Amino acid sequence: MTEFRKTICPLDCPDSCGIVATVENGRIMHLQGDTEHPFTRGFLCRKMRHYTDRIYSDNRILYPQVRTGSKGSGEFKRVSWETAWDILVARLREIQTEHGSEALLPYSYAGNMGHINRWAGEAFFHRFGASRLKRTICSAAAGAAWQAHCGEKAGSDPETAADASLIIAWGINIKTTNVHFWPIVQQSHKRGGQLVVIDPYRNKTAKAADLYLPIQPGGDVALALGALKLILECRAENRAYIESQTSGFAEFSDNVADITWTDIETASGLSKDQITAFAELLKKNPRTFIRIGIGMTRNTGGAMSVRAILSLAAVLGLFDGTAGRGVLLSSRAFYGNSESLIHTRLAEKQTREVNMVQLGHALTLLKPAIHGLFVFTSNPLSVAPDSSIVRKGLAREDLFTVVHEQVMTPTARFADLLLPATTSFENSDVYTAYGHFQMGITQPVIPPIGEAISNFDLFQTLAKKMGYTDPPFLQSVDTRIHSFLRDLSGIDDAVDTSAIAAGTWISSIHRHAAHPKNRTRFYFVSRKTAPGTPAFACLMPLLEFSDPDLRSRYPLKLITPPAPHLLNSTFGESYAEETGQLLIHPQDASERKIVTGDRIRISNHRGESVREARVSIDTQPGLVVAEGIYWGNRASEYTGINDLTSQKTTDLGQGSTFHESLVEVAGMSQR
Ligand SMILES: Nc1nc2c(c(=O)[nH]1)N[C@H]1C(S)=C(S)[C@@H](COP(=O)(O)OP(=O)(O)OC[C@H]3O[C@@H](n4cnc5c(=O)[nH]c(N)nc54)[C@H](O)[C@@H]3O)O[C@H]1N2
Ligand SMILES: Nc1nc2c(c(=O)[nH]1)N[C@H]1C(S)=C(S)[C@@H](COP(=O)(O)OP(=O)(O)OC[C@H]3O[C@@H](n4cnc5c(=O)[nH]c(N)nc54)[C@H](O)[C@@H]3O)O[C@H]1N2
Ligand code: SF4
Ligand SMILES: [Mo]
Repeated sequence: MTEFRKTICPLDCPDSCGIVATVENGRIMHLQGDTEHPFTRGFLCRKMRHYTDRIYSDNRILYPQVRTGSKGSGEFKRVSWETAWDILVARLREIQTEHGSEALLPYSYAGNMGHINRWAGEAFFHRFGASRLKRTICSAAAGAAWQAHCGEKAGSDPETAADASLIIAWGINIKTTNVHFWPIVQQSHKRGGQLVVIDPYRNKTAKAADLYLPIQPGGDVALALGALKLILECRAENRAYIESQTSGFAEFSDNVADITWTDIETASGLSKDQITAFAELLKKNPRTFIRIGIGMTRNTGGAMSVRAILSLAAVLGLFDGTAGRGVLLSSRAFYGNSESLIHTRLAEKQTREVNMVQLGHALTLLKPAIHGLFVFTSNPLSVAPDSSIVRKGLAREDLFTVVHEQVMTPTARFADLLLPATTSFENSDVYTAYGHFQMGITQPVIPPIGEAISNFDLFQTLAKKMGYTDPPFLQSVDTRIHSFLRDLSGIDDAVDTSAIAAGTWISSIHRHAAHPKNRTRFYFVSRKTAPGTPAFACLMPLLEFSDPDLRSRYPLKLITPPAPHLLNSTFGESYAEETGQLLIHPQDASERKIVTGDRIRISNHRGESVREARVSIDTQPGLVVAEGIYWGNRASEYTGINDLTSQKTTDLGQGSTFHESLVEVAGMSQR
């Protein structure tokens, strides 16, 4: 019997696609995009089109297992769930008695974006009294920057961009990380619209741009303020918007006037002529839409970059909600993560917070020490920075590590206890999106494979085994979904949330420019920045890139953006034999006698990693680019790109700085 069942892509991607699964006799045969989903419009990217291979892959972890070999060896033996629960409960109790509850650290992120499963552990960890994980690895800097100046505003509806005559992809590789926005760019293009791409390297999107600006990493503040300076000089600012909808403009603009062109050109890496051409485009195109990437914020001045771009947008009045004008960083369409998911009230006290970006530090230096690490929906050994330190931490004999996973990731290999996780096709959930304004719920498309269980079932069962009887632990998944939906801001009051069925798409009320939240003021001078952080956008040096000692030893700047076929480290199992490439400029390559195809060693004071060189003018002199988080294998000496990246955090939000590492590169052997 053939059935068609609707579900939603669980991956951490702004597009949050609607999917139609073809199911025959309980097995998924085919996945395609839902033609009825307003943003998906029937198209799935290559990652999800082939996802059935992952669901039924030999790499799936199908049963609970305990470690038999040394830590990291990946040697395990199968045990029953009953034995697994006994071990888990006994070890957690032991940690609690011997070291106190805060010796347990949860580590999870966004392998599954479903609100229910993503946050399923929170109630349990609050009740247990574990250390709290500060989840900053992705959008913390971007979010803090937005809130500092825009408050509660939602981002602009991406569909608005179809009416724009100028679209700016600012630090976002649309053709790789936001593929469903590309048809909107094409719609604008058909009507004569232009695309500007601002990026340190000529990525796929830059290659399709009308104007590409090869900025220095972190040079966005200088570009935005340089363009702003020119706009103010010829009085092209949007006075009506500034006067009626903003505050702090006088103080901010006086400061911009004082910035010198030498500073602007040095920091941005662009000439005054290039910046003038950009400012001219802004002046000529009132219908401008700025699509800002989160990736751009991954350096120690990352929040400041967003703050400067938002200030430029406000001077142009792009937040006024008129056709073709807008700014989209994150849609902020529905406000999730509420008490109905995380149940903070179960905590007896506020326990200490550990920044997930500094997992290496937490596992090796933090006092009192972490003795239990509970990993789910994340692969920290591949995705967290400074991997050599994380690896050292995971190898500690006095650390008990539980990993709940779908496949045998590099982190899973270090588990003491390995537990099988369902894929999103095997469980229920609620998905909102950060790149558009739709949401929906899902029901299982197929039964769980092997003995896999969902995050929700894992923590509900564990809570009961620990003897916790608080009401949140007694909820069924449907009850949890409905209590969450009841509290979710963004759903129209007329919608009966208890009757939302899988496959129905609900559009957020925040998408409308007239919504009161979107009418809030823009603050050029922020009242929300931390002490010591400038209150308005201004030039600031980056910590690692401007360190003279490090620059003399490691002269190349490294950025590490996503690859089209990987989703962070997810799908790494399919590329286990690959090291990934390193893009290097011909000038830097010839100085080091490197040619395309050479196996090269990338190194710095934190560690080393091996990749294959691709010599190309797609990057700038002095900048190397490593796309994709590969897992590491024998050929790469089991290291990954994050062996090179740092645990330093951003200027606001304590976010990650994956795009700010200094490195040196050397050939290992010629082909
Ligand atoms: N295929 C695929 N899609 C993905 C992901 C994936 O791994 N693979 N990851 C998903 C996730 S979790 C996220 S958060 C998003 C991230 O997606 P994006 O927001 O697009 O972020 P990144 O791809 O990290 O960076 C985007 C671009 O910013 C550039 N960049 C780096 N530093 C700077 C800078 O200082 N200034 C400027 N102007 N540009 C800079 C990079 O070169 C890159 O081309 O994508 C999601 N989508
Ligand atoms: N160098 C560098 N590092 C980066 C980035 C970068 O651009 N450069 N990007 C950063 C960003 S933006 C992010 S968001 C992080 C992402 O970091 P993570 O959220 O850890 O992302 P993934 O690598 O996709 O790993 C998710 C894991 O969760 C598993 N999983 C999926 N669904 C479930 C489930 O329902 N239950 C359980 N138990 N497991 C599940 C998957 O199999 C996968 O192994 O990485 C960061 N790391
Ligand atoms: S990864 Fe993104 S583009 Fe691909 S199917 Fe999922 S939501 Fe859509
Ligand atoms: Mo992310």
